[in-house]
Amino acid sequence: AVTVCEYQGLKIVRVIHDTAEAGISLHGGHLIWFKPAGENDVIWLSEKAEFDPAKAIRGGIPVCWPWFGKAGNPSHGFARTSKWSLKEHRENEHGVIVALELTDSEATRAVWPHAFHNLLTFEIGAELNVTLTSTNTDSSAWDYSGALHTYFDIADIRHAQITGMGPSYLDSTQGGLECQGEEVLTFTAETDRVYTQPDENVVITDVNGQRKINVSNNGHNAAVIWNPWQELSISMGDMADNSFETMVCVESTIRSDRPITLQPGESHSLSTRVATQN
Ligand code: TA6
Repeated sequence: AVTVCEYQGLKIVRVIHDTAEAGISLHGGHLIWFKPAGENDVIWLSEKAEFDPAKAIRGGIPVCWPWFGKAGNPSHGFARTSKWSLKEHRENEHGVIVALELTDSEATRAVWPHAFHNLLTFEIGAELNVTLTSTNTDSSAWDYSGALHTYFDIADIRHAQITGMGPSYLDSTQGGLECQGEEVLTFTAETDRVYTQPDENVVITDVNGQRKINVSNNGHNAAVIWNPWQELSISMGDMADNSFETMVCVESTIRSDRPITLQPGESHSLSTRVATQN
């Protein structure tokens, strides 16, 4: 069943199906929970998340668009604080498809003076597929970057391993310094990295949670890893002091310094596929 309900003052598309359950906020086009049947949550949502239409929700899958990070104002773009509309929902052989849309408005043109259409499709089943298709509906070309900034729910960051990130990264905790990565990434401190040549499949091994989460991205040119660790978590009003322990972000990213150019009428899709292995 697919219903639109109120949750913490926001409109949420709620999906309940034999294969999985999910919730998608129209504010931000933001998936805030996903749980395959018989499993624990796969997507992390902050226990102190604020459901404020002026802010981005902490956790879930923020849609960063039309830029990544601080390349513009607001940080990570306006899509994650915009009100998306529900275009359709239907069932297919794998589960339920929910499609949302966002088009330019006076408010978006005030911060980014271009005409666009964004289609955001969620396939909710034993696996989760999220695809953001951006189309230039303007009469001249524009550039964009962004990310599907997924927060994964893990049992303990100190016992998590990530493979498939590729050989090199830009370290955002060191002003974008170019570094060579380890084959198996583990966490002991704040980690904020743009991996520039990720493999097709990134695997999060949640050792204490006794499962693997496979993440396959498409249409991206980087994969970002983020865990704020303790000091930064304490400084953020919408994260509990120790909640960094149970999350890690693995993001399907278009780098802000390597944006995609769309000519009038052209489209590009950025996607992420999430599948667990218990
Ligand atoms: O993707 C990593 C990152 O850009 C970090 O630098 C960190 O700031 C994080 O995203 C969260 O950003 P936000 O604007 O949601 O606080």
